[in-house]
Amino acid sequence: MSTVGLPTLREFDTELEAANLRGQWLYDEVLESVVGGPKPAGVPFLWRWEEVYAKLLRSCDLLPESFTARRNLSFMNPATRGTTHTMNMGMQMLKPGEVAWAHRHTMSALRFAIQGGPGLVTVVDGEPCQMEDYDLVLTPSWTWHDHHNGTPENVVWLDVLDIGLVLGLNVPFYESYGEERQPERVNPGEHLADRGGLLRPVWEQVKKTNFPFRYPWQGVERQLQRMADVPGSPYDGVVLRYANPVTGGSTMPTLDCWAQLLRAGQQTEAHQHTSSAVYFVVRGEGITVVDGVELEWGPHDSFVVPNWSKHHFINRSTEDAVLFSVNDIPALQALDLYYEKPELSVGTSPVPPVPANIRAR
Ligand code: 1HN
Repeated sequence: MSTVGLPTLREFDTELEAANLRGQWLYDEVLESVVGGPKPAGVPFLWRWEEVYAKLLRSCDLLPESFTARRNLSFMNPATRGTTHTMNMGMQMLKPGEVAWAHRHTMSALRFAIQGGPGLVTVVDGEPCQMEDYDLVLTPSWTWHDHHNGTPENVVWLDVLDIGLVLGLNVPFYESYGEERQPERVNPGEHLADRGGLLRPVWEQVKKTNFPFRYPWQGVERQLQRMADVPGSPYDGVVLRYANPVTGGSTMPTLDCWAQLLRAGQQTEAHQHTSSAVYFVVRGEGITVVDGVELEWGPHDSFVVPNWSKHHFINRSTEDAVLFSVNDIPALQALDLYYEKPELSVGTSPVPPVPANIRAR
């Protein structure tokens, strides 16, 4: 066949581009580059508590007292748009008496108190949720939330939102309530949080999602100590999920929250997964090695493990370390895109056997 008079393939690519078309052959390079998996989105990075705290104090001087915006500093990964490509982690500060005004958005979010107290409250869909140190409060997708500092001190908490994911799917919605505070529920018998508890109203429909849940730290600590001597995960140590009490599954549909105990002297095995994770150090000191980068952490530091990066944890100290983390595993699992290498470690081990069933008959 004669090719005389035909355009070159390059010229044809240009011709196609002008017609808003693109030959599949142009994706060849992309496909070749992901043999063995994706390049991690973002780089391993750590934000020091002292530095973030100092910047929060400065933002107190510069962002006015009454505000519809938040005095939140987001941790920006140097190599992607958020902390990870799916999530933003940041810290927020309120001075005594301040209120962060009521609003709602389709981003699912959570608050983890760092310097709180009985007077620090996030109202979620009319239900006040106290934020004492290390308590977790959920503000699921499209729930109204405003934060009140009723303590005599500055307060600080961690915010985590699934921003990158929601923007990537192009489903952001936002609404301001238009006043400082949303109304609070008057009748305690109507609290939605109780609709997800151990005792529920028989006459009502079953509520499935978007609960204004609070997970007091005391319960997490107690459970971590009860399980401190079980082998746990070879990759993450003794690691507990903040379960949704209704489904038994992930904390929220897109985000899972974990509390993790790394025993003194413990070193975990290295692995990688398609999910990304953001970490906050509750206590202790250690190192997380991420794709060869050593993130050396101490109390209240925050760090990020980008997706598909190979990582392990080391606690060389003589004290236990406790990490709080948030990941996007549920979003990936929902799409059947959650993978781990070298093996699946989430939800795979058998539960402990019943003692009476162990004896050989
Ligand atoms: C937001 O609404 C809060 O409600 C905190 O406290 C941080 C970061 C980005 C977008 C919205 C809050 C946020 C945020």
